[in-house]
Amino acid sequence: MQNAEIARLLTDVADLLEISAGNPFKVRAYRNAARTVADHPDPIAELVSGGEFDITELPGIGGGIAKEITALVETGTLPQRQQLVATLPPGLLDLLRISGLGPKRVKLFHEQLKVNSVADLKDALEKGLIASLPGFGPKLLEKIREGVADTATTAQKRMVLHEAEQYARAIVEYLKAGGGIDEIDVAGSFRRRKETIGDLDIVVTCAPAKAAAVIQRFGKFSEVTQVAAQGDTRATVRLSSGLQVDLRVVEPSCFGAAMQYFTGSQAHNIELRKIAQAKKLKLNEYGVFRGSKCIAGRTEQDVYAALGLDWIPPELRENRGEIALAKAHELPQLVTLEEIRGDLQMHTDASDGKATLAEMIEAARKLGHAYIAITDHSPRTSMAGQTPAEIRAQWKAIDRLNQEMRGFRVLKSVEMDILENGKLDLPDDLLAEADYVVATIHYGLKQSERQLTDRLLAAIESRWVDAIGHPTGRIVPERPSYPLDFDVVAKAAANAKCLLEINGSERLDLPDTLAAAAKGHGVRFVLSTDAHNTRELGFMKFAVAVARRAGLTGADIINTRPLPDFLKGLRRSRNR
Ligand code: DGT
Ligand code: CA
Ligand code: CA
Ligand code: ZN
Repeated sequence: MQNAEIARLLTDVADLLEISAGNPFKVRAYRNAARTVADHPDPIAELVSGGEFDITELPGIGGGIAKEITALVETGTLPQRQQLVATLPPGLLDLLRISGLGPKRVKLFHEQLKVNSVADLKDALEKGLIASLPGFGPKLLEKIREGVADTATTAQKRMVLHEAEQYARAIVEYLKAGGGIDEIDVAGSFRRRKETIGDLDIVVTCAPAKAAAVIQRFGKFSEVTQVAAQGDTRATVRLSSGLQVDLRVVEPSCFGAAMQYFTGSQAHNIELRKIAQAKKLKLNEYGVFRGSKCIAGRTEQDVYAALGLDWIPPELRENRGEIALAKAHELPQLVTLEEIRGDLQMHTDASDGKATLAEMIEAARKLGHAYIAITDHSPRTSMAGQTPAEIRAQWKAIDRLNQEMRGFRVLKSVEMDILENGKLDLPDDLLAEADYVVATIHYGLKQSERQLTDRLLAAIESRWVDAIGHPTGRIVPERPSYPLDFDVVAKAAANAKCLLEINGSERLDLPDTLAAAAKGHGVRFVLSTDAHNTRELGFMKFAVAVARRAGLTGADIINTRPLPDFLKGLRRSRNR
């Protein structure tokens, strides 16, 4: 069981307690525990079952909740949650999953209108009962209606890649542990590294005699709530998180063909099938066939080669021109995680991060980075920002630490707000002392396209701004980009040699398509995690995934360079 799942169940308890007017301290305790678990770098379930680790040592986890988590790891259910679900209407949990609704609103519906299920809510919306509650204006009502419609059409939301990653890893490890499997891999949008995943598609090869046992075991994974379909070579299950998982078992001779077919995308596969037809070949999940003779299928390379194509990295398989490049042997050499030498955006407890400067440094060194930038917030970020004096004090501390380290450098930096009026949040003399400055927008997101574009252009004009961070402001999946004339911004950034960031947190910003467009304008990029704790330093792989989907190579990305070349590549190096 992965941390995200434990955190989700703890949050359910907090929400249900809040709705049933439980002790507010207990509500807060469960929320804090959920956050601690979600942010923890190692799998809590393994620590608990290993027996050597006392989870009450973690911040926010007392004896009572520790017992609950231990019971959850041992039995698969959280006793407190079971108890609440048994005493409250079961439909409340469905209501909490509707986007736009949290515990406060669900509690209000429950108490004032006896709305206890999605069906009740629909009814209340139709009768105008929700509109009669204070604070529920037309915009909010529309949002709730959309949320209700979503639950009806899909019965599940698309899951962010970050979260799907944890489920994929857990299921693959579980299936491997059962034995009898030759090869196993995850296909579908997950393998293409799309930002959200509709469902997981797992492909397994094994001896035909073992297929039934593998499929049986799959249906018994601890988080399975429903086995939706089960046959001789495939099964579909639904997990308690709502995620659907498809499993296909194929013979080893077809593994490449099955991986190719189930990786998609559908648009990519349709184009491949046309190429096969033009060559009088047939392409399906079992292989490439001439008449009834299989001429390729063991590996994906074989399948693509039989069609006269170079092997195409999964991230590019969206039918956006990759097939023509593969035919001409002109596919780009996509950047890899191993090429990344530094992480250029992260926060410490000096602003809104959870870990200390020393902890972030230690964790980044363990990951193999050669340099990092500490980018705590500027004053505008209320609560979290540092004053110029505090920033200078932090930089002094960084100078001292750098003197004690060999082969690793902490860059003095700041994540500086671009204010609502387009001015920068810090004076030039301070910015000039930094090693690296990333400028971002956090406020005034409702301004016009013109205003927001002008704000970014103003920051790009400053010779002390090395990069624009999370340039569109989107957060996957719920917050779209603010309005922006992106072409204008990309062209200006390319001209000024200002970098654009690809942020690997759940922002995934720039998005892949915009990064590809920016490359077309000659922009260079910086990849970062925007980590707010040590675990999130692992998000670099998601930034790399976006970069690969955008077709970027190592040469497009400045933090693939060794430190001296990285520094020389910053626009500020030309001022000195
Ligand atoms: P998702 O799950 O919505 O994030 O997206 P995918 O791409 O994982 O789609 P999914 O799970 O429906 O199917 C996995 C792959 O299987 C898909 O990318 C291509 C292949 N596939 C599924 N159905 C069809 C089909 O009807 N025709 C073709 N050519 N390929 C299909
Ligand atoms: Ca899928
Ligand atoms: Ca599927
Ligand atoms: Zn930020």
